[in-house]
Amino acid sequence: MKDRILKKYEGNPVVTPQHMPETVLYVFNPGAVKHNGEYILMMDTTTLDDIHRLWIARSKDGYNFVPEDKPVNWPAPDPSHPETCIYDPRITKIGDEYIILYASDLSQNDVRIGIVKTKDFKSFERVAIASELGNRNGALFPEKVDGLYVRLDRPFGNELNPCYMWISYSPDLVFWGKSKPLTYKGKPFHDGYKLGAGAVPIKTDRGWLEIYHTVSQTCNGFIYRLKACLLDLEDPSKVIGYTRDFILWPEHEYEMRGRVMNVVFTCNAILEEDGNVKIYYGAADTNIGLAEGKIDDIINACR
Ligand code: BMA
Repeated sequence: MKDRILKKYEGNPVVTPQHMPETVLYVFNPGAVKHNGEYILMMDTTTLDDIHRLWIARSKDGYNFVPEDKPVNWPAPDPSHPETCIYDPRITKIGDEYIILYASDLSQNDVRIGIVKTKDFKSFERVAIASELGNRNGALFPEKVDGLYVRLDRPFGNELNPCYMWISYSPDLVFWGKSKPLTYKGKPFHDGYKLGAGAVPIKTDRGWLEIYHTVSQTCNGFIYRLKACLLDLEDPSKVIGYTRDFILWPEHEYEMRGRVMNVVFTCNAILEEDGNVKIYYGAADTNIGLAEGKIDDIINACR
């Protein structure tokens, strides 16, 4: 236990379907930010019609969350793209706006990256459907690089060429391009069977810290676990180090049993002023857990 970089909160899970004001089947994979001194989780919920909707919970201390009465009042979709399921929101603060990149699903596996923004987590404005078919895990950097917005994304692969993290650039959040895979020592960065962005990157003196998920294949299904890597500050397409060991993995009942077994999955990590990081994560696509650690320890583990 002592050598763990991240410590799971002893009161985990912090949100379960039983906490919700209406019957939901699952609550998981929250976007997480601090806004006006409050912790906000924007959570995937699966309602009884089996549709994924986003739902907000708020907390004063980061541990005790109260869900709102109803799901988020999501802006109506463009009629040409009548998204049905929305999930995995990753929230990035730029200026006084929060930009949310999420998976916009028309039907199973008909998924693109959508972008919506808000200033207050009460009203939301649509920005764009911002990818081709078959892309998700979009995570927007909190600053432009060389005058362009930057995001991590994860185009779909196939059995022979499983998915991994790419990077794309945009002048306006609507048009995206210059896409290429992240590289490590000049080669596409692969780790595990497949991998994708987890948390929105955090800027540090030693590089952009990216906490990502990596997926292992077993004879009995996938296991989703977390690792971390550092990206070059000037050219974030370059991985300059990564943790060879997992930093978070499913081990408890609430992480191993649920809609999808053996999953820990994150969309945002919150860096506190004292250097502590709070990682909110979906557990078995059913509950929400919290793990905490020191940012320096995570960075030091990236080699
Ligand atoms: C990913 C996404 C996540 C989910 C994970 C495990 O591909 O769909 O929303 O948590 O699979 O099921």
